[in-house]
Amino acid sequence: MAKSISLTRYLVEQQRVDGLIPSQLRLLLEVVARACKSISHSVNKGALGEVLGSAGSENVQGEIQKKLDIIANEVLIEANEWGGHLAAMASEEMDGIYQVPNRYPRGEYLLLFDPLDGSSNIDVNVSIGTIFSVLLKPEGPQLAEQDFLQAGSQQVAAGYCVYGPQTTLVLTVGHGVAMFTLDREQGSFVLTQEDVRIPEDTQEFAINMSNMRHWDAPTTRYIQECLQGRDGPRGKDFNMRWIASMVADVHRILTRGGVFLYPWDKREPNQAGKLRLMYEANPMAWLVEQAGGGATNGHRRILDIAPAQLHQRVSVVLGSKNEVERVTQYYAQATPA
Ligand code: P6P
Repeated sequence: MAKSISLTRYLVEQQRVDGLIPSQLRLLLEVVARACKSISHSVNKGALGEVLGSAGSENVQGEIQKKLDIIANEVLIEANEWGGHLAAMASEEMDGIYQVPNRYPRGEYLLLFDPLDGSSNIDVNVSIGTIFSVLLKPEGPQLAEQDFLQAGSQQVAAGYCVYGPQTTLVLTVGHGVAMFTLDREQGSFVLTQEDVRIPEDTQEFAINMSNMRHWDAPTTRYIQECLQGRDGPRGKDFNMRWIASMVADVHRILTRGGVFLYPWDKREPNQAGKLRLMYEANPMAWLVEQAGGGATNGHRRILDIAPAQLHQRVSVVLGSKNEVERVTQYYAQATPA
């Protein structure tokens, strides 16, 4: 049995041996991991912990906040504000940015997160997760929301923690993707997979089929061809999954391949899509690309999109490279030159 490598040892070796991450970034990632452990503990209480149900408030997207959304947000804020590694934070659950209070030292990093993605699954005991993204604070005297508006290609770290049958932290600092499973007996995350690779082809797609009548032509064409199976133009049968928790769907794709689509649809024609660019699509797109997959908004790499607003939404097609390229080609063919 190979000696188990803890997240701490992995990060120290990435810092010391390979010089891949500065010490302040290592500290940041360890603090985020500890916060995820605490969130996992609250999630696992379920009905025993009086953490289920609605908080009776709405987030900036007008979505009803669950009690655990608020708890997870507070855990991440409280864990990260005092360490001196961050200048500010941004969250799906907060309208504006959260600057580290003056009573604490400020660092050079910006942390963005969806504290508990997939909230609609909380009360029915289906996997949910925390998604996070790390940027460098630009030089400048005053800190402002504008400092967060950087393309996903500027991220220095990204990851998520999925709270499912296992609690697993998935992380990239730009040199591949590693997975760490929480050993509850030791209370620490243990390296369980390195150099994660997504198969370039797949026979499994993930999309909310109930929205089919609202999709545009390229997405409709792609899904209909998959549904036609081996007798259709794809010449093979496809399986479908939709957990309605991006973290869980992306974790499956990182683990066995697949393609995930949340495209623009006619229900909100003025919105680019449902998912949020800065703290959902960007971190997931980087993880998927680092594992050899693709991630576009149907037209261009998600990581190349220049954000205009902190809570900006985006269409998402990500996963097995050849499938993402096919969907993106269908959009190119449908878009007038
Ligand atoms: P729908 C969860 O609310 C989320 O933001 C993602 O995690 C998930 O992929 C998507 O929305 C599910 O959306 O419309 O299928 O409920």
